[in-house]
Amino acid sequence: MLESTLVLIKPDAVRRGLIGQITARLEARGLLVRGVRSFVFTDEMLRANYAHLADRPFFPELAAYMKAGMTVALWVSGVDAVTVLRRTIGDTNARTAAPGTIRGDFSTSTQRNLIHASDSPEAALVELARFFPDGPTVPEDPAIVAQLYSTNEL
Ligand code: IDP
Ligand code: MG
Repeated sequence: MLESTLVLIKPDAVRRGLIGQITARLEARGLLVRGVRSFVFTDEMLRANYAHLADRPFFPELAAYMKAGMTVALWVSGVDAVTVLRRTIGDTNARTAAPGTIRGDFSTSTQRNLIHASDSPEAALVELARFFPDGPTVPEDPAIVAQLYSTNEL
């Protein structure tokens, strides 16, 4: 079984027309997109997803930003997918995110940083269940997995 993680393409990325470019980078990396959903964040979803930031002074602006438009959620699978995604998106502050990362290439903001990815395997399980209560749309395809990894990595 591959590891799975939740990716959110945030409203700033959607409005800037980056859904395709961001998704293409994940696909090109060999990550498997096994579910896609779009929605507008509600207050309830915000409180759940950003509970760890509720007391921060920037929370009201973060909430407004996340509710301002459409978000695209992806169910993404791969070996060590949580770590791979965190390294692929780059630092929270996009100004210090390494070039080559999604934030490092497309953003220069700490808040308008385009993309979310779960920060631990435990968080990934909770967040995937929140946004994909019915699970992924398709199972892992063993033929594709065999092209992407050697047997001793699985
Ligand atoms: P992460 O998205 O890299 O996991 P978190 O600390 O979980 O970072 O913060 C969640 C989101 O809250 C960030 O992606 C960003 O949009 C926003 N945020 C985090 N820290 C700040 C800040 O200092 N100022 C403004 N917005 C912030
Ligand atoms: Mg986070």
